[in-house]
Amino acid sequence: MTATYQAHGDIAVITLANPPVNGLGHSTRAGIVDGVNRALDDASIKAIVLVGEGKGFSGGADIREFNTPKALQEPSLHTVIRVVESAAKPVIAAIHGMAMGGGLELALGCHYRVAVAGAQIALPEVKLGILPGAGGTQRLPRVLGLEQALNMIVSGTPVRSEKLAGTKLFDQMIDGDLLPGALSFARGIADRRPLPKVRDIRIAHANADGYLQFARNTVRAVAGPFPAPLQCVEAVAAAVGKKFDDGLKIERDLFLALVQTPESKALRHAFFAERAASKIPDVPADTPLRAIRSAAVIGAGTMGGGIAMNFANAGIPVTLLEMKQDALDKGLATIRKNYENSMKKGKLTQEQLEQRVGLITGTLSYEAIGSADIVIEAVFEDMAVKETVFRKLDEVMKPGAILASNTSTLDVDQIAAFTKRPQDVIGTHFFSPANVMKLLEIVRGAQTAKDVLATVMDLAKKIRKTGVVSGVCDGFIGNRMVEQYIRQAGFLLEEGCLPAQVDKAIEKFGFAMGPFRMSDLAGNDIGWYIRKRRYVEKPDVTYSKIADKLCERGRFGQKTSAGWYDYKAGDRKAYPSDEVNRMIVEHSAEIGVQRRKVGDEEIVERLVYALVNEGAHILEEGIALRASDIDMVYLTGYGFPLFRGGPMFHADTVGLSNVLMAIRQYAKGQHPEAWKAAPLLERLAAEGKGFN
Ligand code: T1G
Repeated sequence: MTATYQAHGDIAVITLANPPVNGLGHSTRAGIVDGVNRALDDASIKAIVLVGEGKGFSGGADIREFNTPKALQEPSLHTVIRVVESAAKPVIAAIHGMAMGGGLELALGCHYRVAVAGAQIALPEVKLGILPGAGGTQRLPRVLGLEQALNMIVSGTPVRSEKLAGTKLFDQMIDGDLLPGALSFARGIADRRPLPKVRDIRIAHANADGYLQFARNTVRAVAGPFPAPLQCVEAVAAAVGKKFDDGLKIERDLFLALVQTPESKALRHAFFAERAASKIPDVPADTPLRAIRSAAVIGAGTMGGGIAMNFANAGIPVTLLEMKQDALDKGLATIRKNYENSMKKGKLTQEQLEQRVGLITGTLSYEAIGSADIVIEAVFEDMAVKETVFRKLDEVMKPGAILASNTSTLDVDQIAAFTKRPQDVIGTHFFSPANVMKLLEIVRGAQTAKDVLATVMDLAKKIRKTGVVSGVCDGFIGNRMVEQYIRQAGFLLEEGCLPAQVDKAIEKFGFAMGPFRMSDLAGNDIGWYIRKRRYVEKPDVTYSKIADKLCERGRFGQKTSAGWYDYKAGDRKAYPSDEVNRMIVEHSAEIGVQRRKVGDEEIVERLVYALVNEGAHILEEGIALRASDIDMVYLTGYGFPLFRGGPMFHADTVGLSNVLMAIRQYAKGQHPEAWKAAPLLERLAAEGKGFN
């Protein structure tokens, strides 16, 4: 049983003991019911305390059980709460750490609730694409009032327990140790009757209907493709307008409908994918880490400055090294400006700004960074430049320092070979803007030591990044896949599309920005530089030449006020360009391709399946550890729509045999060479399996 029972004199204590978060899986639910029945049958017991072992009270229902028979196996959470609420002796929830989701709903079914400060109180179900399904939408408004409860349910945001002291949620805040305090509280109310039930509390609000209509309009405006937020409002509306049990039934129906939606399955996949990404099969979770008390960054450009900010934001002092004073001054000024912008948006106080800026020191001398625990190189993407830097770092950095490269495509093993300490070398590929984008590709070299890998994965969490391990290959995970996506985008232009049509189609699918708007933002010359290298290194890889023609005209994108689109001064809107569209049509004629009408479905399939197919190759080669890692890369670094769960999860949802059929169809088109189906995809499709 993952719930234990112990009598403390005349008080029974039932302890939820299901690490790591006391998820209310079936065995825990059964343990609670057994414990309550045992206490009710024992005449010497006058009250019952529920308490959580370890991190906190409970993190909620066990999400892993969803869409499996176990989730509804009796005693269901509803049954547990009914047993607790109808008990003839008082049941007290004693809360620390966290009471979230079903954990909070269980506590709301108790007659009393006590808590220590600092506990996270939340109904975060909406973040999983569902809603509180065990009475939370009916009971929370009864203890916190309509408005505060609705805000918590629709946002899923935790509130610290002390902020809710004095509401009907908590009968007492416990100073000092929780259990002794809870036992003393229990003895104080043991004989008090009738037993208070949250379901009996009336929800008072001066203009509930008006407020709920306002809530509907507000939520509808921001919910995007997710159905759950609006259903949260409807469930809470039922709490206001209906009898308790009728409201409970409405909540249940809404929950059961939402838990089946593809959006919820995608969000639950992303929840576990983010946590799985930090697990490295051959690196034990208890691998001793190297201490990271200070950092250094080489290069004060856009990337270097952003990387330095990540350390300052995490309270880690960082030295920023440049070659020239003016470049250093420019870099430091840009950092200060970024913080000032955040302050203007209310995300930072003046004091925090000064504190963070104070953690960043500029220098022109390599000798000044020798004592740093980690150094990250963010210089020009050229192997000769990297060689100079890493040979110097090898000379000046203290033994045991981690030497990291922010390279986005170059061979980390080759970089490691420039040093006498390849075991300390690793890739840390940040995404621009580095202080904003969550993704951090952690590139594991052939000789990267396990403790270096474990340390950098832990550092990713500290600087609030989603770390994903990648093996060494050209483009690692994200850029290697995006290259196939961009190749298809170019071919689509040759065959009949224009940039705006391609962008609109993939943005309708859910991408934050289509390939051409994205390229204009990042700079078309970046791709141009990489393609020129590719034409030499990989002559068999074909590309549309349209992008080269664009760059030959100096149309590098927003930075030149002209790219795939035209731009006006001070206006970031992308305006279709007659000149570019004419150039595209002429190019098709030049290469003898008869332009045709290409439908949105083909556009989306060719762009997305190009990602999926390359992802399958990456999985096969062991560059990515698991398919959900590839999903995390695309969800956190490339604007893939969250409600679709990532490219590999999306392919599973479509069905790999359908994906393979489409790929085989496109292999009959203009560029069969770009559609070699990955053997892993073929095998899984044949076996009726998915990637995840
Ligand atoms: N179910 C299953 N596993 C869970 C879990 C859960 N609810 N919560 C966490 N885990 C796993 C997680 O995958 C990881 O596993 C480990 O626990 C540590 O998690 C009817 C139906 C509670 C704030 O949405 O927000 O109740 O990687 O790294 O940083 O209305 O976990 O070690 O194998 O996040 O200390 C509603 C989700 C469920 C809360 C702790 N509850 N969890 O954070 O640890 S739906 C939630 C969290 C529900 C009812 C409905 C956080 C946390 P592994 P962690 P943490």
